[in-house]
Amino acid sequence: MTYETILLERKDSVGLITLDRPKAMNALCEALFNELASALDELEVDEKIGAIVITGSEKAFAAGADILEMKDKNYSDMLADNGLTKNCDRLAQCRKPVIAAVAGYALGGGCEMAMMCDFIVAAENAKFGQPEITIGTIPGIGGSQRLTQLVGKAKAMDMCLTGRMMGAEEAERAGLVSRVEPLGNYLSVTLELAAQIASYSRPVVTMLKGLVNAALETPLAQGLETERQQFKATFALEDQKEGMAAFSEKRKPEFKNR
Ligand code: DAK
Repeated sequence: MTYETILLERKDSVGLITLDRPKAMNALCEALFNELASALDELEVDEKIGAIVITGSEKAFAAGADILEMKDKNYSDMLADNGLTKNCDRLAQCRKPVIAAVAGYALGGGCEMAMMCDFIVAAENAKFGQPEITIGTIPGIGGSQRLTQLVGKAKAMDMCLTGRMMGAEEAERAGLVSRVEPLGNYLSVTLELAAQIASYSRPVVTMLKGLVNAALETPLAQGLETERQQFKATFALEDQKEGMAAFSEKRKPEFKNR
């Protein structure tokens, strides 16, 4: 399939999606949300792909939803319109691991989209923010919720209520991003991390991604019990046998994803 607002590449076992609306700072128009959803559909069913990276340009990951596309809509338009809504959180539903590689602006829906990923690698020039309040609205796809889970109430309130941006170093200190890399390296480092994840047993990766995400939504005792059961369940996999045999034989494991 060909896309107009994103680029889709396959780099061995890693799918790379690049948001590509340079004239609008990668603003998230309806077409982009839909194309992103289609690209994720493609990568999810592609057996060669074990992990996905989503990135933008060095200037902007994405400066939010497309304000020009939204500005004249009224309340009833918003209620009736499923166009923007239907694919707006497709990223959060992705079954394969997704890493956001963020340089430049990740604002509004851009920050929200990065937070839908499993983790974020930031370039030194990355700037995160929920500036919706400065244009008379509020976050609509997770900014008030995921940001609060990730950085806590104090910083989330500060960012959402003032609309200020948070630089990469502060974002790493606050727990919004997992690593900060120089601008020249951030994408290659993220692709290497994705390739490493893709080299592991796919069913084990799927279980683990689900468990870590569930930790944000389940009470601790329930999460611990589920983890215990799933740990035991890995012993039903050939890949567990292979992984532990390879360790004892001092060789690299060859996972078969079953
Ligand atoms: N939308 C449309 N165009 C944008 C844009 C945006 N969000 N951000 C930038 N652009 C365009 C500018 O209009 C400009 O276009 P031209 O004038 O050249 O044609 C071009 O990109 C370059 O921008 P600037 O000239 O402004 O560049 P600067 O370097 O001076 O500033 C900036 C960069 C990123 C700080 C600034 O552009 C900016 O503040 N942008 C807006 C940031 C913002 O407010 N974002 C939040 C938008 S609201 C939902 C789904 C999604 C959402 C909510 C609900 N549902 C499905 C329920 C999300 C909402 C939002 O994200």
